[in-house]
Amino acid sequence: MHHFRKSEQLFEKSCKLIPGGVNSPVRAFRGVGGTPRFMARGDGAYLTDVDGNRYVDYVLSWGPLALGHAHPKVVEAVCSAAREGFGFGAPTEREAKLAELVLQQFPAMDMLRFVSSGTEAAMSAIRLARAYTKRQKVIKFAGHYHGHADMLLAQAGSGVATLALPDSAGVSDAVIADTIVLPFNDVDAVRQVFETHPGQIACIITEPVAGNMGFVPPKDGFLHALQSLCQTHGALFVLDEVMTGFRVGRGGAQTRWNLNPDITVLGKVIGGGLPAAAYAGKRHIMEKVAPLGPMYQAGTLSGNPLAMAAGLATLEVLLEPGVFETIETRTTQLVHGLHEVARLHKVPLQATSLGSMFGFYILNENQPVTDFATAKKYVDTKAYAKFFHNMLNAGFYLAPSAFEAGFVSLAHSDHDIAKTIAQADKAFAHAA
Ligand code: HOZ
Repeated sequence: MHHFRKSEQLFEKSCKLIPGGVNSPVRAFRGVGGTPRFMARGDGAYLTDVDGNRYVDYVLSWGPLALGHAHPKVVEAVCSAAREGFGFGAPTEREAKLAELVLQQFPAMDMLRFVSSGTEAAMSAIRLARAYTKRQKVIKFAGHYHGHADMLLAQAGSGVATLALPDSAGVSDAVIADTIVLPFNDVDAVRQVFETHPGQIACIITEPVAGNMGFVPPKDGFLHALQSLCQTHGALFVLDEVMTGFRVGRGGAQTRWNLNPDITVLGKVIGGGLPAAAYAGKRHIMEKVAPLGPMYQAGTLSGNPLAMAAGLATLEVLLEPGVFETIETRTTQLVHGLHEVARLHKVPLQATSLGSMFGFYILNENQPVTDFATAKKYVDTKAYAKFFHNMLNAGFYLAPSAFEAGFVSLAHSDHDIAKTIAQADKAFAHAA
């Protein structure tokens, strides 16, 4: 069992200064209980906390660190950018380079605008869809999380789901009056809304693979059906690939499944661990963005040179031949191993991976989770909490919530994966 006295002391201090002691709710361990570990540093696949405990990290800063912590090329790129200045409030060459590299991987997108967070990117994507279509209503799916902009905080996943909040206080009824929330993977529900609101739907926004209510892949044909409903009804198809971009496939879920969205929301990996995100779209849509068009959006830190440098260095390594495949193979091995050991101990487990992103549910009934309602009904959050702490105490850092996805990086070795599975074996044996 690890000691974590320093974490406890820091948590006590932080709780007096910062709500819940954390700067993002899901970090507070409310979904699993106990004291959040305060981290001191990360190297490769490992995190070290302030008490000196080491963990194989499957959170990876919630996704961005596709190469692992402090990859030497990324560190060098950031340091060298820092030596040239932290930001200029003026365009730089790195922004164009990163934009070019990202757009090459997302051939359905023609232009992008950098912002600093996924929240900003999703919020701007919705504003753009409304500006372009001159319509107001937005369809989103229950359990999906698109950041914390007011109109998207309706039946949201991630921390909102972890804390079992119905919605967020402080979001006015007026602001979400135009947000229509539907069950994921239910095409008929979407079709019906288009029929009952003719000419009113600006866009559908969806995570292609839901990663904020655990990990829920789309049913076969679901995303293509959404795309064609949008085309038929003159609405825009917005894919939120903040989590799936450079994870589910090099060019996100859209290239993996040959989708053709109108707008894409990106974040996480494109900033290599520093704050960068983007919204991308077809040229005729992006030309609505100021200064070319009437849709206003801006940001002092947008395209920040350090974030651009981190993103560029990360993608340059990730896009080298064979790198993505290596991470994908290790992720598949992990999920395969989890399945095996769960089966051995008769623990009902739903585990899936796509690319370098994965998720697993310990179920209370052997029923498939396909949307938010089934996630809430069938996921055994108590069993997850127990499993989580067993793994944590043995040196494996998983998301402190049953409703979050996990990630593997290039730094995770076969040995890291094998020892994770071996520990899961013990944890499941303990649970059985
Ligand atoms: N989308 C991330 C979790 N699913 C954000 C992490 C956070 O909320 O802190």
